[in-house]
Amino acid sequence: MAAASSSSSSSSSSSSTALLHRLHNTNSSIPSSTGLHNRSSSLSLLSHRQISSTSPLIQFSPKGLANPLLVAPVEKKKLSVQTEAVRQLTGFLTKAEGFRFAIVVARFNEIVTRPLLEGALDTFKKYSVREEDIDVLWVPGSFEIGLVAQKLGKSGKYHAIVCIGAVVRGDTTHYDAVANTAASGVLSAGINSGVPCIFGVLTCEDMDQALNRAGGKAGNKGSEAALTAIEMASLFEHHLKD
Ligand code: INI
Repeated sequence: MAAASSSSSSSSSSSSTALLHRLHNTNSSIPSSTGLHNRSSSLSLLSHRQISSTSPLIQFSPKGLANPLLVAPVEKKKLSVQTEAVRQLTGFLTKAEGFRFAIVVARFNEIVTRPLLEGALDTFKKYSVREEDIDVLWVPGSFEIGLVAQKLGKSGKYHAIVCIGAVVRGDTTHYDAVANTAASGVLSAGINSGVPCIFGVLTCEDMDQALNRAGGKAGNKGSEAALTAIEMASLFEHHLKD
């Protein structure tokens, strides 16, 4: 579930965030702590929207919120495949109070990573994560993120780790090495620690592209990474506890 990459669409993230908040509000009666999962007797793949008003099932796509299950008009047609007994489990994007997060942020290209960090902190605040439940760790560059994320994950102190960096091709000949190491490092950190490690590392062609994704016209990928962290923390807390 990569939160940011060079292949990210440039769909407006600010409007995405607004949409998220609207969806959040519409579902505000949904208990954030129940961990209930809906088992609809006539659930079809296209009936998510219909059941979402009465169940805690909220579908979320961190990439520009392009999830058609939420944004498309209600689809009346049923798929020919019936899935009556299939449980569909997801994390909740409701208040995240009580969750603890770490953010690992690279100092390299700080002009980009600082606004990404601010986007993440702002989103955590909007979702009621307490400041004392967030630790921010600065590392020299994106290359170093994975190791630190893994250590934090294994500490057992956090529900999810947000990893923030900016690798800009224009700046380096070893772009691919740094970008690939950052991606595989974050992936390994999550797999090895069992704690969701969210990939908020931008991999961009040039600085303009990077700044656009750090609060510019392509939104703020740090904010999206924080949302992904909340959803994953919730999914693990409610459905994937050992
Ligand atoms: N680190 C980045 O986070 N982004 C970059 O674009 C970058 N460039 O261009 O080289 C970068 N390099 C530093 C790297 O992450 C390590 O800190 C360094 O190689 C020491 O291990």
